[in-house]
Amino acid sequence: MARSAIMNVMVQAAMKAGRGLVRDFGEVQNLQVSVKGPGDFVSQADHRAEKTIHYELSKARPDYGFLMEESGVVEGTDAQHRFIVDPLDGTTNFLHGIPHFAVSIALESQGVLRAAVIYNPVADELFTAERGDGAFLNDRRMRVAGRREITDCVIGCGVPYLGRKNSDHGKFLKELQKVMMNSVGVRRNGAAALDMAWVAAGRLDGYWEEPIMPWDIAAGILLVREAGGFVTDLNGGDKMFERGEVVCGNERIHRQLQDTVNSAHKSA
Ligand code: LIP
Repeated sequence: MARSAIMNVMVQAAMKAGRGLVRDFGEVQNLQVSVKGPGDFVSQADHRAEKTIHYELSKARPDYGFLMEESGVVEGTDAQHRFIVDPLDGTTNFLHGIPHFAVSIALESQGVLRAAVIYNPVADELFTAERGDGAFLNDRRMRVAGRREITDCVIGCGVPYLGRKNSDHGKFLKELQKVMMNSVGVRRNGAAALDMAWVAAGRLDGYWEEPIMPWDIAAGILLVREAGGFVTDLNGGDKMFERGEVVCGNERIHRQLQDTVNSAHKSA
């Protein structure tokens, strides 16, 4: 499949980091039995993956900036372009030996998402998209699911947990109750990037989460949109990064999911 030069660089960086994570994941599974657990080892794996990605991308685009989960903001001399990177999305899954995690890389130019790569190294599934060129899974075009009513849908979500900053557990439980009562299933898979990649691939009909970080969702936003889906913040706007929230699906399901989640906070 013909890809742009920068997409090829992003794909190679994601796959190189993914190969390292799979190797480290094998060790993590062995460490589950240790009382201390593999926390330090996983943190090192996370940082190794980010270092690999940063090296590969900055070799090809030395002037671009970065926003990365582990290293934060790395300013570039070219203020118009930045990579948004989550080197290991699904960290808790990885830590507990659950084989569901991914590398996520997005390219943003002048504030617009231009290219996206999400790579699941366990399943060897490569999700890619470039603005205006469609979305692909292992080089085969993918589209969001076509269901028209949320009552026929399986919906993904994030679930706040002990110690998660800015989480309102009570707020989420009200939202979950509404979605549970209006869908055929809710799934919490633990990796936002893969949740959005699965919406783009038609495996999940919709997904919402808050709070959520830009690096968790940047690549997924472009994938869903290029697969024919809609992605907004919970107000229906484009401030997912600023507000730390996301809701997505096909045009009808996105709207129905947004309304269902927001209905949880309307007085009876
Ligand atoms: C995770 C997300 C997940 C969210 C977790 C965490 P990480 O990203 O993928 O959806 O619920 O709180 O943010 O930390 O594994 O890169």
